[in-house]
Amino acid sequence: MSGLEAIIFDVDGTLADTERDGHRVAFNCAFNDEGLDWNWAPELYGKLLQITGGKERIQFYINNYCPGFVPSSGELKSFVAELHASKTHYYVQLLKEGKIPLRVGVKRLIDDARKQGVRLAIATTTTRENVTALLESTLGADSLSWFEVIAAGDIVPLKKPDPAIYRYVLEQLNLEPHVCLAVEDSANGVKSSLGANIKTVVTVNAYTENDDFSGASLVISDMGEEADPFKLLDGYAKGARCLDVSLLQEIMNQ
Ligand code: XBP
Ligand code: MG
Repeated sequence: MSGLEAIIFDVDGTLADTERDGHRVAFNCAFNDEGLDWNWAPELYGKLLQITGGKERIQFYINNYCPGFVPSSGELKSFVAELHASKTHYYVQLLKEGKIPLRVGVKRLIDDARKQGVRLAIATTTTRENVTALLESTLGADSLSWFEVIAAGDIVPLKKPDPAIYRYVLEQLNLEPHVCLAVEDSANGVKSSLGANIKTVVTVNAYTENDDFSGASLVISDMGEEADPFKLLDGYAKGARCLDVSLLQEIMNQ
């Protein structure tokens, strides 16, 4: 039997529904500023989400949808990096305007973990800047200090589904995988956390509900609240109505 010592959260799609009305909108603003006629509609964006990382996603789009594209200035790699920096600027603005709330039950679970002395960490593909803006705009300026490790973006050479980001978090926490639990929302995220041998709970969203979550311990609609329980999609939730430390502890012991 292992005690739960840390919860490692993914960010995009897990803490908040950031993709369709956040990242996607910001990409399109950056494209527009650059005079590009690219427009990532919600459905196309769903396909592009298979590629994790904003810079990697832009590069994939150019390779597959814009053959022969030549940037207006400089090399392609630096052009993509600048375009992505502009996208980050727009995305942070959206967060600062309070446009993206946390998903159901996220604050409750974080509060529960803090009360019970469970350590918190983040493993995400997005940039540190974006994580900071999301946490500050939803949980307040202090909340950054609640997370012992915030592993983000290019801190590791390979993004999810590679397990590098989760391995990095384990190293920083100085914990073995069997005392940690990951919360993810996508197949790429689950491959990454399971690749680091961390048991994983999935809260799905509209972009990921049909993903393959093989190996996940529990798949639910969202973290739920007592008054607004989650829907159980796969696994055994012991009759729980919401994802809390006690349910995570049960999962650790399965
Ligand atoms: C999130 C992503 C990110 C965001 C964009 O994946 O794929 O690329 O869409 O972020 P995960 P950046 O939730 O698995 O971490 O543009 O900042 O890269
Ligand atoms: Mg995610």
